[in-house]
Amino acid sequence: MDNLWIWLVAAVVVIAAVVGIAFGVRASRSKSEPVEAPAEEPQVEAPKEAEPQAAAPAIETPEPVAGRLVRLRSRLARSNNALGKGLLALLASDKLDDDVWDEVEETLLGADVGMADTTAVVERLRERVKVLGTRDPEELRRLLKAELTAVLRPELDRSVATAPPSGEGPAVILMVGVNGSGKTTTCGRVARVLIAEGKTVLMGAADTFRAAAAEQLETWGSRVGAKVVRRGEGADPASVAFDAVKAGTEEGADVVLVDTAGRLQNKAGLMDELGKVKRVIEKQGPVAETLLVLDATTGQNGLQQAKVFGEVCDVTGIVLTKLDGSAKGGIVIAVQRQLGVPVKLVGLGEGPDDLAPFEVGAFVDAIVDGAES
Ligand SMILES: Nc1nc2c(ncn2[C@@H]2O[C@H](COP(=O)(O)OP(=O)(O)OP(=O)(O)O)[C@@H](O)[C@H]2O)c(=O)[nH]1
Ligand SMILES: [Mg+2]
Repeated sequence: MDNLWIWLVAAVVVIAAVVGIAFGVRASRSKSEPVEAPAEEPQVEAPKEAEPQAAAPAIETPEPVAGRLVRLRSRLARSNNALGKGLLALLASDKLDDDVWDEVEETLLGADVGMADTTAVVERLRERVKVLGTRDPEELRRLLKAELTAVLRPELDRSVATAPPSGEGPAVILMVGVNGSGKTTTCGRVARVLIAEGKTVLMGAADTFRAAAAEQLETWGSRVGAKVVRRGEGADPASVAFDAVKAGTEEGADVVLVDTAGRLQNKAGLMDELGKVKRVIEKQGPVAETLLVLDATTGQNGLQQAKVFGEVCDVTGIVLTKLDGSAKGGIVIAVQRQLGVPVKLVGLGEGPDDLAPFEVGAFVDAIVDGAES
C-alpha cells in the first residue's frame, strides 16, 4: 500500500514536470517570434529600394536620320489618306465635269491647302487631263502627284543650318512658337539628330516662364548627354540665351539649341521678349537658324501664328509637329506660302525619334498612295 502511494506521487510529479516543460517551450517560442520577424525585415528591404536609384541614366543611341519620313509614312498616310483617296476617287468619276472639279477644289481646301494653291493645282490638273485626254487611273495618280509636288516647292533648301554663318563659334538654332506647339520636344529631338550625326550640342533653357520647362529640357539632354544651361524661374530669358551661347563657344560645341517660352501674360510681351533674346544672342554672332514650331492640327490658327512670328523673328524654317494627328497635310503647302520659308522638319508622333526631315517626294507618295505601297 505504501508502495502504491509512492508510485502515485511519483507519477503526478512526472506528469506535472512534462506538462510544465511543454508549456515553457511554447511560451518562449511565441515570445521570440514577433521579436525576430521585424528585426529581419528592414535589412532585406533596404538594399532593394536603393538599387534603382543608384543606377546612372543610360545614354541612348538615337535612330539614324536618313529615311525617317519613309519609316514614319504610315502615320502620315493614316491621318492624310482621305486627301489622296478622295482626290483619286473624284478623278475616276465617269464624267469630269464642273461639279467634279468643284469637289476636287473643296477636298483640297478641306485639307488646309489654302485658296491660292488649291486654285493653282485644280487649274493645272484640269488643263493637263484635258490636253492628255487621259482617264487612266495610274496616269491620273501621276498627274496629281506632279501637281502637289509643284506647289510644295521641291527646289527649296530644307537642310537645317549646323554651321555658324560667321564661320566662328557654334551654330545657334533658336526655337520659337506658341505654347504647346512642341518647341521643347523639338529641341530635344533635334539634339538627338545632331548627336547621331556626331556633333556636340549644348542647349539653353530660355523658357524661364515655367520652372518645369528647364527640367523638361534637361531630361531630353540627359538622355543623349547634351549639357543644358539654365537658371531659375523668372530669370531673364535673354541672359540665359546669352550664357548658353557663351558656354557653347567656350566649350567648342558645334550647335547651341535655344528653347524659348510660348506663353507670357500677353502676345505683345512674348514678341518683345523673343526680339530681345535674338538681339542679345547676336551680340556674339548671328543666329544660324530660327525655327518656327507649329502644331499641324491647329489649321488656320497656325497660319495666323506663322504670320505674327514671321514679322518679329525672321523665321528661316518651319517645324510642323503632330502631323500624325492631323488629317490636314495641306497645311504644309499653306504655311510655306504664308511665310515664304520651307517646312524643314515634321513631327510624326511623341517618340524621341519621331521627327523627320521633310522630303517632298516621300510626303506626296504617302498622302496620295496611302500606307500600302
Ligand atoms: N502626337 C504628337 N505629339 C507631339 C509632337 N510633337 C510634340 N508633341 C507633344 O506635344 C506636347 C507639347 O510639347 P512641348 O514640346 O512641351 O511644347 P512647347 O512648345 O515646348 O510648349 P510650352 O513650353 O508650353 O510653350 C507634348 O505632349 C509632346 O509630346 C508630334 O509630332 N506628334
Ligand atoms: Mg516648352
